[in-house]
Amino acid sequence: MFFWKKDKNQTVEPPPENIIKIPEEFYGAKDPVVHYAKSTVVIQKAGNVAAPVSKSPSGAQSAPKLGFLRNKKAIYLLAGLVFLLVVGLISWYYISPALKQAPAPAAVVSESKPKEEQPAVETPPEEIAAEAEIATSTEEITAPPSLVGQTLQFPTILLANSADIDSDSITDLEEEVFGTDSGTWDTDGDGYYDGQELFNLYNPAGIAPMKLIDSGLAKEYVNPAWQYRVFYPAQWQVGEVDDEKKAVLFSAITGDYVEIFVSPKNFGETFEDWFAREAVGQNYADLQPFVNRFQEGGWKRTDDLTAYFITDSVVFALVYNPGVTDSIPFRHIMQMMVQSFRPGKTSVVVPEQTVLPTVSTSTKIIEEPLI
Ligand SMILES: [Ca+2]
Ligand SMILES: [Ca+2]
Repeated sequence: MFFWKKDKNQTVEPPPENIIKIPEEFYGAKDPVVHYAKSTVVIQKAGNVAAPVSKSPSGAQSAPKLGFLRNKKAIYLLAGLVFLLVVGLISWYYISPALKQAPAPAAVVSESKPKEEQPAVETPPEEIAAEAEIATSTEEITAPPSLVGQTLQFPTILLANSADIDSDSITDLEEEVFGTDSGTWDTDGDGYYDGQELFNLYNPAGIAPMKLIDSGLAKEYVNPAWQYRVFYPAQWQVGEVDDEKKAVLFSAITGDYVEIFVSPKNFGETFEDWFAREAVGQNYADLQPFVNRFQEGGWKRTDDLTAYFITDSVVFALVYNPGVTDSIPFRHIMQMMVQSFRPGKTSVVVPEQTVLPTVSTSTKIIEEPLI
């Protein structure tokens, strides 16, 4: 409105209809060049203004952009590029880990060349285990032999004696072994009853010879490998089980036998520790110390069916094994053997016979009643 002031003296033609009027504040009054110095649009004087469409420089620049965006093909192209980019990123997201893992299988495959080596690396634990088993078995072979694992078997404790008609602490079957009278308490009438003489290693069947070993009723066995000595009934059979003479059996015709087993003992190992390791199933509390007729100390079970003599390196175990019956026909012979055992000494001098106050307690407890 202001631009087109009518001068009475001068006729001004109105601007063409296609020319937009620009507000004065953008127009810069009389000096639009100064006002729009930064504009890319060259604004001419009002009278010659021809173009300006944009209201600001930015507006003037946004027009081409909008024009670009209005181009559907361009939009589709851009969307396609974005889509491809997204698909590519997603694909990379999933493929990249696979590519990272790929080297591992590749490495396995590549290592599969030493495939035979790979099992060799994986199998060592098994081989080690196998070697350990072999070592164990070797140790088992080289370890001290187990009493239970071999021929030694422990009898049930507190089994009753077989019949002893005259209650002289020699059963009827033992009387037969030594030729004594099963109905006479003191067969030779020397004041010592039959069981007492046998226990003291004296001859129960006669006054002379006095000593059991001299009577011919008992023999002395000397182990050629371990040098221990022991009396045994002359009627019994002696059998050395192994070449090393570690196990020797003294057998009666009834099937009963006494086994003497030599078991290695570790240096410094106590008998109790050895007992816990070797005498499996046996109760240490059932043992009691004793000293035999040759002053050899040892440990024996309260029922006299097992006895042990201990040295620094070995334990000599004497174990009674019942025959077909559960009763014990030869307990007093077992006692005689224990009383005569010497781990290595050569002395054969039997101490003087002394009168025992009563029959041994353990025997008395399980003695058959007099019939
Ligand atoms: Ca008797
Ligand atoms: Ca007598």
